[in-house]
Amino acid sequence: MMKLPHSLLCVTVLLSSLFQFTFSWLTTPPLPILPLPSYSQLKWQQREIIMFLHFGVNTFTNSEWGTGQENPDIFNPTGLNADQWVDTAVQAGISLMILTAKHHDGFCLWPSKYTDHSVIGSPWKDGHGDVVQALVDAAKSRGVDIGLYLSPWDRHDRRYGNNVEYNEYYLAQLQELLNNYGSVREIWFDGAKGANATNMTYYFSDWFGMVKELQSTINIFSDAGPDVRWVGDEKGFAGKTCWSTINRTSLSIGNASIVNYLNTGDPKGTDWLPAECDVSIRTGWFWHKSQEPKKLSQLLEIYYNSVGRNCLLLLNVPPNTTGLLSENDVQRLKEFRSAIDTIFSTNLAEKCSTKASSQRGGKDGGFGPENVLDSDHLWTYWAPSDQEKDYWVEFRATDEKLIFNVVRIQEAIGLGQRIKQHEIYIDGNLIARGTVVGYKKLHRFEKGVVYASSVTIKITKSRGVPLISSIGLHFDPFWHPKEQ
Ligand code: FUL
Repeated sequence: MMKLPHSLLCVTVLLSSLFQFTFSWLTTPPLPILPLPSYSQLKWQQREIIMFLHFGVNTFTNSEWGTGQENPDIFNPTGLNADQWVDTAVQAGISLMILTAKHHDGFCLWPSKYTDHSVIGSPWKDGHGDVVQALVDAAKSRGVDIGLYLSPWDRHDRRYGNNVEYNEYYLAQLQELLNNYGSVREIWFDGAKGANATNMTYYFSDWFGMVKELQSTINIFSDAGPDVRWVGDEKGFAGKTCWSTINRTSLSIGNASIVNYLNTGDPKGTDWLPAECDVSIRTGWFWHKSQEPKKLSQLLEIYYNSVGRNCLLLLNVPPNTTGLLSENDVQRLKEFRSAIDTIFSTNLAEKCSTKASSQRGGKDGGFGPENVLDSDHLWTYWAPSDQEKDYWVEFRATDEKLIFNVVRIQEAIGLGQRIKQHEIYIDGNLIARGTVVGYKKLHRFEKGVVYASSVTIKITKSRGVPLISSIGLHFDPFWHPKEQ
């Protein structure tokens, strides 16, 4: 055999590896459609449920809005145990907890240097306690993140009503909270304002600027964002159509006339500003002896109407006068988590054969319908071909019929929110219609369980080609539509 000179051999090896390389190029992902979420907004969206903790002097006076005249003497949660709060959150699958560091009554749950209306003046731990620190410590050791609520409306502080003095006070407290307690993942600016607030202008731009300066990965919540918007009600329900996009220039904080806009978002919106649905596990935000937690069926209804409508659920669980989450709330939360796991841990679509109208880059492009069945709910997705206008995915049962009552659809929102309208067919018959999908859309069938050999999901209107990251066919044993 003829022996090749060394240099020629090298060239041959190089050419053949280049040749192979040329043939293993992957099909590129499609261009995004703006606006896009930020890194922190994406992380926030994946949490799905956040715990809210309303705690303060109201807990001890059995009220919802304190007057500001409360004596700090009344704050004495002798058995306060933040470990119990965080353990409860962990058991409920919750990774972020937001505490009311100061509510409208002005009482501070941490020893602020700028007021004596705080834990310093209370008998709890002889005035040496710090509820914010207690939560931070308990959360840190369990890998849970924290968020804080600092009410702009303050019914106690004498500076309230004097624009410069009060804005300085508020900013000073923001600096205390955001400099001294480690990483804070969400800050809540409540839009509520009462009668003593008419002369007061909040310097939101200064506040937001300071927040971002001190905590780069934080999400700022308010009626108008800039990172998370209010959903427009306190029932925990998003609009049936709820876009993560909206025009921030049409929003202002504390403006009742925009609640419908907040509830639905805007397909033409130029800002990515997803909605958070705040609701309490009980009737009130603060703990009251006479109140009970909502029934499991009510919590599931809230879940389908918030997380299942492309939003976050911010569920309030108020500590009681002892400083613990009440046992019946803890039990209900456990049931809630276990119900969610029961419903969604089995995906019948995984047992099916899948087919799609087309796929980007053809058979080997990497964008086939099998991507909707993997565990990545963001960055692997089914993408149809740019040339096609008909978009559908089909699941066909391989042996016995599929029995289910919930369909879950998720978009690859990292590349923008796209789907405007979709339909679900069972064995060729239309069974449900929906509008937007976003991060997660849950259809719970009004007529109950269906038996199907095939399920087809059609996207009938979208901004550009739809990109679907996950689809699930699930059975919800807790759903009894006739009894509702
Ligand atoms: C409202 C407040 O007035 C309530 O007390 C509660 O804090 C709720 C989450 O926001 O605006």
